[in-house]
Amino acid sequence: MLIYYKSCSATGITEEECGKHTYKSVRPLLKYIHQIKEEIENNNNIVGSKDKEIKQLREKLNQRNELVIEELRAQNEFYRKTIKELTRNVLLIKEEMGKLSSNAFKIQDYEKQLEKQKKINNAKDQQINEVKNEIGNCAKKLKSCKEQPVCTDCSHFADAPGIHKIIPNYDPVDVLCDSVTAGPGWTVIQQRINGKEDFDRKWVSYRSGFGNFDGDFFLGLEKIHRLTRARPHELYIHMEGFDGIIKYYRYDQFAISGEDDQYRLITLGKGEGNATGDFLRFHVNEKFTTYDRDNDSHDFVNCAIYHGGGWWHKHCSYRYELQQFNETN
Ligand SMILES: [Ca+2]
Repeated sequence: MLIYYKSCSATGITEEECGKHTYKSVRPLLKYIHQIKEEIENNNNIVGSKDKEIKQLREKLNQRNELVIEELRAQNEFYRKTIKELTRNVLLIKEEMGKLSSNAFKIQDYEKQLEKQKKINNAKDQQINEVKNEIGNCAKKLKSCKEQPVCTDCSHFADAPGIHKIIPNYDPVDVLCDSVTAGPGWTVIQQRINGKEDFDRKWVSYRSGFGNFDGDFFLGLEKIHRLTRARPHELYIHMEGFDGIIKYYRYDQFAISGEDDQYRLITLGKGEGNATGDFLRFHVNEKFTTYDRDNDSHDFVNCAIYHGGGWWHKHCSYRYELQQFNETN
């Protein structure tokens, strides 16, 4: 006996065909299987959707990777160029450092020279300061000198006759000032009041002067020359005899030359007085003569020896004021 089993399905027809047999017992199973099949289909759909999403993400990722790679390439190129530039700069720096190194010795030499020059400059600055100080001191002295009146002759001591120091030109000279004999401010170049001084002297003695201001003296040819050269001078000759009679003669211009011209009597100017005759004028333009230096005009005689005293002798016959002091002078 053959039995044909006709399978049953969950469809309505099968249900009708198989309802009489086992359909009732397998029906839930068939439903469950059907649900499983639907779920599997749904899951397959979901998987397909996920695969599609994964594919899209992969494409995005690939695109992103390509961008990153491109950016990295660009950066790599930039760094490569930068490294190349830096390398070139390093070479240049090395080259410059080499030059600097070679110049370092020169710089050291320059620094040594500069240090030496600084010392020289400091020394010069010190010298300049010393000179400035000296100039300042000189300026103070000059100002002090300007503020002090320079007494060039006895006129500055008209109210205080006596011994004073005057500066006729540049060297000071001690002189005896007289404001009684002929008025104020006269300089005494010769004085004979007691006969104690010997006037029969050598040339050097007449040149330098001799005697004392409180007695007989001669101021000296060199000083008289400096006085009369510095400014115009008058000459006043005052003579008082042992009988008390006073004679005088006054000349308005008196000057003698220097030693190189033997202290020649250059001029007397105009003269006037109560003495007998203008005896001194005879001697104008004569050189000074002493017993050891004959400058007079006498061809055979030294008048200083003849008369016993220095003078501007022309001949030996005229009286003068430097011969030996006796009761006839
Ligand atoms: Ca002579």
